[in-house]
Amino acid sequence: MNYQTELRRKIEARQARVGVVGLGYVGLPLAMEFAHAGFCVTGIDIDESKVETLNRGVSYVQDVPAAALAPMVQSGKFRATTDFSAVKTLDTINIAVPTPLRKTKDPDMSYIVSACQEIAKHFHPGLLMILESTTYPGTTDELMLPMFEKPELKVGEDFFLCFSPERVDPGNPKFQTKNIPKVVGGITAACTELGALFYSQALEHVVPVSSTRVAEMVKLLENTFRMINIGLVNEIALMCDRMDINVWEVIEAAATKPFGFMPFYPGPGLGGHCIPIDPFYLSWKTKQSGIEARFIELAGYINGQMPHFVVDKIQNALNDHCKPLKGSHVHVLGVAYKRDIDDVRESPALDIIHLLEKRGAKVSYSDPFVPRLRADGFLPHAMEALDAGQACSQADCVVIVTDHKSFDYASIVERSRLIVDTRNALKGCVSPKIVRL
Ligand code: SAJ
Repeated sequence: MNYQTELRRKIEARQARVGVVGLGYVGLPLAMEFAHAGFCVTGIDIDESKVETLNRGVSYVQDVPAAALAPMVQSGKFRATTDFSAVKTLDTINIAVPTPLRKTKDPDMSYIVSACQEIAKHFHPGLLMILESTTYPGTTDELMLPMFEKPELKVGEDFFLCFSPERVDPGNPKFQTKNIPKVVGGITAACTELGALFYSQALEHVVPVSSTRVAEMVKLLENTFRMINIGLVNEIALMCDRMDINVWEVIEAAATKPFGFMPFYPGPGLGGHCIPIDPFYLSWKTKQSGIEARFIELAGYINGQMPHFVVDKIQNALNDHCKPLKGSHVHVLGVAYKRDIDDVRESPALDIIHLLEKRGAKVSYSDPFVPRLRADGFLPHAMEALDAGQACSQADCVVIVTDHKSFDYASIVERSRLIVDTRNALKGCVSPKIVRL
């Protein structure tokens, strides 16, 4: 049997039975694109409640409306299961499981390993497997390949293995899974060819590269680029603060340069599950090759210092109003890691709340997207969101940490005694009670 020919035929006829392991903000939109393209798709997830919810045609992923999911479930084009034995019936498998960092900043590969162990139990010749989870260069060929290759199962002939970085930006109104260019690299040329052919059936633009390592490195370059430039602009903000220069005005003017410059903005720190995490996959791996990723370490340090810098700003602003931070009421506006979303993972707001309470301040918060904050290792007690208007008029100091568009900034300025603005949300508003980053 020539598995490459057979798989190519099935993919082109859209008869290949597609599997997606990991039905989160990456896996579910991908599953929908292939179901929409006419493939029969099986979603596999270890979370029973997610599987049950999806099979009812109900979506928990903001980029996949129920109106897109339900018809696929009803028509049988998509079904979800927790049972990995479905792999026996599949021709292709995309793996989109979490790749968090441990507290020691070492990559946690446990999700990828356990998914591959389950797949390996039902593995059969003719399968095309594609890892999408962000990871260090070498994961696919060093960690995954040995779990599947056997004397009688040769990669590039009996099965095919690729890496394709996920580039999903949840909630992005312009760029969604279908129209974000899709990079894909295989262990062999045959793997790359089939991976590219596969994605081209459902996505608008496919970018084949020569290997899985190139594809793994592409994603890390993209997000390390972002993290380091945010670190740079945060350091520029610290310099401008010391030299009493308005950094926001500097960036706005620099951004008029029509080439060779890309604006980034200072802020209270670096949040999210991509930018603060991905670069440390790279620095962990390069350390093993004897190369120090000094830019990543330095940017990580500077970004990590921003919450402390913000709390110092609040303390100094209160001091200028003859109020000690200790015992003062500080109200935090916005706790999500960036504007207009509800995700608080790695949010600098959590660091700021923690530091303020450590220095004896009484802290409250408002966030229209985050009704409550759970107690966790970081926040010793749960917190309920307060009404912004009322809280601002009662607080000794208000700090804008996440500049959600839905905040009524005019009312905030009117009601607050003192405001520390870490996002230039009050741009153009001149008042002695506003202190800017
Ligand atoms: N941030 C700054 N200054 C900036 C930009 C961001 O302080 O100039 C902060 C944000 O407030 C946030 C953190 O950095 O706390 C990360 O922000 P982000 O805009 O990079 O958003 P993310 O983490 O959602 O990044 C995702 C990434 N997408 C993928 O990895 C597939 C990233 O590559 C995208 O560029 C980014 O979305 C995006 O552009 O929205």
